[in-house]
Amino acid sequence: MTFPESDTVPLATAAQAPWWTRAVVYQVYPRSFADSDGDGIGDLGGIRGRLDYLAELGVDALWLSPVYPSPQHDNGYDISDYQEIEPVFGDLAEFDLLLAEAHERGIKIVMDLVVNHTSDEHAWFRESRSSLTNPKRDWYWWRKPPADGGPPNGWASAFSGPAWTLDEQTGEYYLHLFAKQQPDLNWENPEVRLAVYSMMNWWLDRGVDGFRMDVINFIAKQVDLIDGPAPATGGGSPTGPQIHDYLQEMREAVFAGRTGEHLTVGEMPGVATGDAVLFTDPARGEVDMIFQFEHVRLDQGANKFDVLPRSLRALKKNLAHWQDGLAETGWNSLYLNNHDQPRLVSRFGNDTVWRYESATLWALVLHLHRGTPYIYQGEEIGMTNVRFDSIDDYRDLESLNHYREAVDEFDLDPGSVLAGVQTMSRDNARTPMQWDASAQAGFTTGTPWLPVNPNHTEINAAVDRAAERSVFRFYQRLIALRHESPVVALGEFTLLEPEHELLFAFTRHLGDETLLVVANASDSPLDSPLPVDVSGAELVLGNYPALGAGSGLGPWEARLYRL
Ligand code: ISL
Repeated sequence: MTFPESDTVPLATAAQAPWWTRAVVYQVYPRSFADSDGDGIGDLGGIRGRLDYLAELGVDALWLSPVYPSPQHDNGYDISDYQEIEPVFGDLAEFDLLLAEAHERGIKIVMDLVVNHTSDEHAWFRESRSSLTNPKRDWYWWRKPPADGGPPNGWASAFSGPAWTLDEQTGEYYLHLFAKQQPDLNWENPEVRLAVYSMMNWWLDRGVDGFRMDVINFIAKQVDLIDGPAPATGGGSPTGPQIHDYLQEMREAVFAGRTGEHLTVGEMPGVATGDAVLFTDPARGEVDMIFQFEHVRLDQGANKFDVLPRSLRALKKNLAHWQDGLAETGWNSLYLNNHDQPRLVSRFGNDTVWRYESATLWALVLHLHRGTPYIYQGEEIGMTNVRFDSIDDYRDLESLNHYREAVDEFDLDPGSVLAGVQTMSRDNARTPMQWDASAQAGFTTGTPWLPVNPNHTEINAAVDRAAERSVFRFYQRLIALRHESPVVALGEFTLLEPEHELLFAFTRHLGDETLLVVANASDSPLDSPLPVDVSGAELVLGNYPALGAGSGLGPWEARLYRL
């Protein structure tokens, strides 16, 4: 989006702003959302059965984590067929039904596009690995062992161990930035790119509304680091400069000439604001917005399980840095939760005594930033982290590989490694959706693939929606606000009191309207006066039943004023 230099975007411009500036997206993790056939794994029928719930919440689009056939080493992020539905989840007819019934309710469906890598069971990789001369050999990254026989370079897989695996059959290594069952596609090969674009077109022709693109900046490799003289070390792969060409080519091959409302959001670990502007500048035609990682890495040390103390100051400054960085050109996505992150109320709030207040505080703060907010299933009812007592209860390969490596290879204390897993494991987000207080939280009539959080007897959608203080209804109001109010969607963002350790305060400004958010992100009352005089201002939304007598804020109290 390119806005005029002043903060006063005329209403005509607001009306012309893309639909996703006013939209809220809800992420469904299909395995854990709702199970319609009792096999303990969520499915498309389960999602269809909950569309009224989602319509009532008011979201504009669903992002479905992968529903394609997959050996499920990484819960579907290892795809073995891009143009089918995983039988455990349903079939294409069931998918079409879900799409139609979502569209009837005005809800769009955005697919997960995982094309940095395929499953090692994808037909493309089976062919590629079958011989040195197979026509698909060059669809993946194969390299001869160097003289010492070791891997071609020192890159580590994001899921522990080296990023290269030696394939016995042909005696060469293949690259996998993630698990060894997730070989990286070679995007240098134009045949690969055409095959991906054709698959994307097939889904769009079927009626889907866009794509969330998994680690999309990783598709472009720095080839000189693979083949160069100095063996590179460290994790991952810095993005190659070809990324912009690839994304522009994709836009041209897939979206150009299509009418209708689509959404593209690229997941891009490691990207800074300057690059983000290039990726999301509408004039360049790459993606509509990106998921960046800076704010969710602030509490991580050497690796994600090495948990650092959290600092509100660092978090709000980082979010403000992104607000400023993309204020003139480009667009932010807003998230604190997804299927890879611990639950926000446990991570940034207080998930016991102040659960309602801190869940709604973060909701208000996030949804009042400028950008498109994403809600992860269960966030809208204040679901919390789970805490399994044994590593054997965890299912996520990232957690399991990390534990094994840390304990077996690095000889670290199992208790402290487990503590890191309990705090940061992706399984915190993946326990089944808590619909009600019944035996398996209303998620399944069978045995769930991952245990339900024992706190489902108190924390669930049925209880929350009937409660006086309902997290769900708070989200409902935030979503409605964004739909109704151009200042929420488009207004200029200004952070107040950046150095304050407890107070999160900012304004949004558009035309003659100014909104003020004040939030006390702490367990103690904050007695200092608010940073802006609010006498005569309208209180639009707050998470306390009545305003306290004093000028300050109660623990985890958050308010939205129209000045
Ligand atoms: O930093 C990372 C790797 O260097 C990780 O944060 C990684 O980028 C991130 O976890 C990427 O996540 C996505 O791709 C993974 C999948 O397991 C995740 O669920 C998905 O969101 C591989 O497809």
